[in-house]
Amino acid sequence: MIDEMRVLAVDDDPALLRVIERVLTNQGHEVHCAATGTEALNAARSQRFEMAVIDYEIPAPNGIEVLVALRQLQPGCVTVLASGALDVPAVSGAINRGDVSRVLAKPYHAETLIDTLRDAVFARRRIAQEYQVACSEEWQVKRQALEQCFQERLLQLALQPIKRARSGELFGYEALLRSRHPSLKSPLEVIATAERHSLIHFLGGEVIRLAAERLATIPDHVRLFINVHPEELADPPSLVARMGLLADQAKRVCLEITEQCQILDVKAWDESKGLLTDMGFSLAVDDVGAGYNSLAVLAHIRPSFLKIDMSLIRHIDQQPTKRRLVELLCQFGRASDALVIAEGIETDAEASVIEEIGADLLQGYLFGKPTV
Ligand code: G
Ligand code: MN
Repeated sequence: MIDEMRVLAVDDDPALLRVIERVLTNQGHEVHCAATGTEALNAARSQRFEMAVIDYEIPAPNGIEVLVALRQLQPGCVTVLASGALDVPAVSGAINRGDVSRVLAKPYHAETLIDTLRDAVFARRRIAQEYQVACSEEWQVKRQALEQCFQERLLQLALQPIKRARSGELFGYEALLRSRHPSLKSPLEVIATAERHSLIHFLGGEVIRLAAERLATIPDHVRLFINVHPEELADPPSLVARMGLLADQAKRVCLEITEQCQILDVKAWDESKGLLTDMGFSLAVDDVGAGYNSLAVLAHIRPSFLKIDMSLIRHIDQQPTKRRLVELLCQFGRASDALVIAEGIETDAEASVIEEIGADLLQGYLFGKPTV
């Protein structure tokens, strides 16, 4: 016995439609009857159905066309296609595309209809459960990999130079996360795994530890830019505790906060910002121009550095709109005493337009790739 469900029954034979309705209603289901494909799809646009029994030979749109549209509208709906004279190419096409869960040959007994529907629902549930188990196993494997990264020190920081415009003098490096774990290589995956398992603070601590090591190897006048995860800002005491390791180097350290996030807890962010700047750290807003949060983060943080996202830099020499946007951001930088960093510069043509516009600092493959 399956739970009570909402069923869409479609058949142009009114007598058969009544039989289906009665059989399924007796099973405790709520049945919506439709005599044509158009009626069926109108119903599917306004109500949710868990199951559908659809006759193939109905006036256009035929049963298969209804199935295809229904799958778009309600991908979770289990579908049974009933037919007397099966058009094999059409039906096998529907099966192969996954548009239909079961095919039922007409005429059929009431029992067969009930069994077929139950079978289809159970099969769908089993697949969903297996999928869930597979996903959680995958996440567990990734969690173990991340823990191994911490234990065996498999995470590293790659440094990418940030140069002064015009003079080309080295101003600083951005520290970018890299992993040497064979099955958790991508830094984005490392971060996603840490997010998923509430290990962002732990990852943040590891980055700070690595940053302290790298700071000791670069000249005193050179700064280090470190990316901070938005979640870290939401927990000021633990962030400040971690940053203690860099406190004596604070003047050399700039923390990058991505613009691609929402400020979820304004009070906590303000507190983090205040404590970090009191300790002597400077702040940068990263990815400006790419975030869905537009300029709100920028206005709120009032950073010492504004990093223009590389999507605005790419082909800036050929796209006047990008040029105007970057000009605006540079004006904003000057008006708010922030230095502007143009990120992701790859070509001489991009670099010369950016120099002309007057960005203060330049970063990108043209000047150096991140290296460990
Ligand atoms: O979000 P954030 O700006 O911190 O990301 C920097 C990323 O951009 C790094 O993964 C780095 O490897 C990459 N990157 C740095 N310079 C360039 C560049 O000139 N071109 C491209 N395509 N990517 C770059
Ligand atoms: Mn960054």
